[in-house]
Amino acid sequence: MWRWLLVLGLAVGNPVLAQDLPRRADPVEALPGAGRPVAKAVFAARRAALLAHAGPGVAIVPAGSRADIEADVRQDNDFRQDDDFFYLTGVETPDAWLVLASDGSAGEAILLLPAANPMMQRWTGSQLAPGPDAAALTGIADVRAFDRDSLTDLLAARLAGGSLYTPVGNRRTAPFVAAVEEQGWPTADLRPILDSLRLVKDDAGIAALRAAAAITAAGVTEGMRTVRPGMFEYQLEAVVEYTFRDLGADRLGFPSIVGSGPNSTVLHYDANRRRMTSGDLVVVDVGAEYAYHTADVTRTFPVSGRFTDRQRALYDLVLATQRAVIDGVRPGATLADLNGIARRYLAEHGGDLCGLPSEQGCAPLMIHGVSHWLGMRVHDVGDFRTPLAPGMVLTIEPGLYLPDEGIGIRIEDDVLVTDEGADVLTAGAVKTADDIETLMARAAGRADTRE
Ligand SMILES: [Mn+2]
Repeated sequence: MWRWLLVLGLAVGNPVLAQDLPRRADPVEALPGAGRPVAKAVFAARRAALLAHAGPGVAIVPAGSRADIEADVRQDNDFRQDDDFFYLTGVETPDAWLVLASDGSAGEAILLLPAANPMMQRWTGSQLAPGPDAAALTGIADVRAFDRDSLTDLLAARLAGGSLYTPVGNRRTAPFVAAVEEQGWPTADLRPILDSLRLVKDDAGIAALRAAAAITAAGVTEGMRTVRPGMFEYQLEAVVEYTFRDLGADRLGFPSIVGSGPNSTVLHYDANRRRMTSGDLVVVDVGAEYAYHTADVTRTFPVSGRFTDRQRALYDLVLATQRAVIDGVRPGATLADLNGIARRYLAEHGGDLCGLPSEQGCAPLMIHGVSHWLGMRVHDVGDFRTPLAPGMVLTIEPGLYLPDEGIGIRIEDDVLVTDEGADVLTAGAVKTADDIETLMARAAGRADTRE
């Protein structure tokens, strides 16, 4: 199926690059989760960077816990690791702990894993228990069995004179923070250090985002090919999400937004239940997650395959605005600068298109910000006032919303900041009005010959 996607991609718009799609590989049996081999050097470098930023003391980073299938109303036992723990270990074992200790010069890493539980493994699969295999698979030489007392003892042994660093807000660390404070030792927040590290992506983070972006672009483009008047929004959602999983995505980065007609003007509409009709625009705002990184792409296209003149005029304005903002992406610029570019462009080029006083153009109809950080989370960590620097990844997503006409238009791409400017990671998703119409006409022609 994806070979077909690539061939068509070459014909229209920007191709989804084959080298950006993840290579298919068999999972490592002993590793829980996706079972991708841990890139040991990558995670060791991240731990070293964290230790270099923290003062003497001990940092503890807990893993996530499994959801309670009944209490949390999950439909399956899908476990997603805590972002910070994964960022520093690449390990998907629940209820583990990472301990990073530093005496000011040398640092050490200790991985605490829950003891093997053969009965649990019968229910939820491989677990990665303490032992030599775990050390070999994770690249952390010191792997021990976790229990609460052993962690408490470890902290007492390593803290001497330093601070206990924890990601504040993570409730799993609360008992240990309380115990340490009871002893009169200082505690500190690991969050600002972790967030600033995660804000600037390393090569592995960028590779994961490229894969998520390529998959998401392919899914959105497949949606354009498939949509027809009379389809329900959830059927279009299904095509997009099918393509994500088919291309190797681990899960969704966030619930898919598929809003047609009046729903296109509702920013976070995700009920996706309306029957689409000819004349509607549909906003598809989706993200595949790959290796704990998510893309975030929006395309807006006509359900019939043809924009009306009015829809096209508004669409072209949003697209031109997006281009102006992407041109403004460079080291040193801020998200506030990018918002300013979008609002100025919509004001100066909107004319009377939006029926507002001419000095406003269409600017007041963009009711959200134009950018947010992107990474392990769709709205990723990091101070939004930080000036752009190479390695940061952000979305560029201008939009216009005219509820009275049932027209909402948003165009969103994911952009990597480079030394010179911007690298658009999601260029594989067809975008100009002409390219969208051409793609949809070809797909409709092929469907007709099948019927
Ligand atoms: Mn977004």
